[in-house]
Amino acid sequence: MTTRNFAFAALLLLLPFLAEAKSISVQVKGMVCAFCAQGIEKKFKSLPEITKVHVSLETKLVSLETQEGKDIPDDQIKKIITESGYDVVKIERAK
Ligand SMILES: [Cu+2]
Repeated sequence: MTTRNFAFAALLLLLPFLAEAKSISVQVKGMVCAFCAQGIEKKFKSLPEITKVHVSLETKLVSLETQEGKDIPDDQIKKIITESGYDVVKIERAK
């Protein structure tokens, strides 16, 4: 198999994964009330690549789901949360 064929075969194998929706879980510090939760939820919901947003005040987690084949970079998530006045503790992505 040539290198090019190999690269092509590898790409074909990867495609289903690339097209999947991403589940991202963001741990946020500083959210204390329903108003905090709503503000964050609204910002993420305004992004076309995000299909689902769920904010839990109990666990302090913002759960995001992207459109199939779309992603949102960690930097953008951090920017949105920081600009809203909260801190990102960690970002986890489901495999
Ligand atoms: Cu609040």
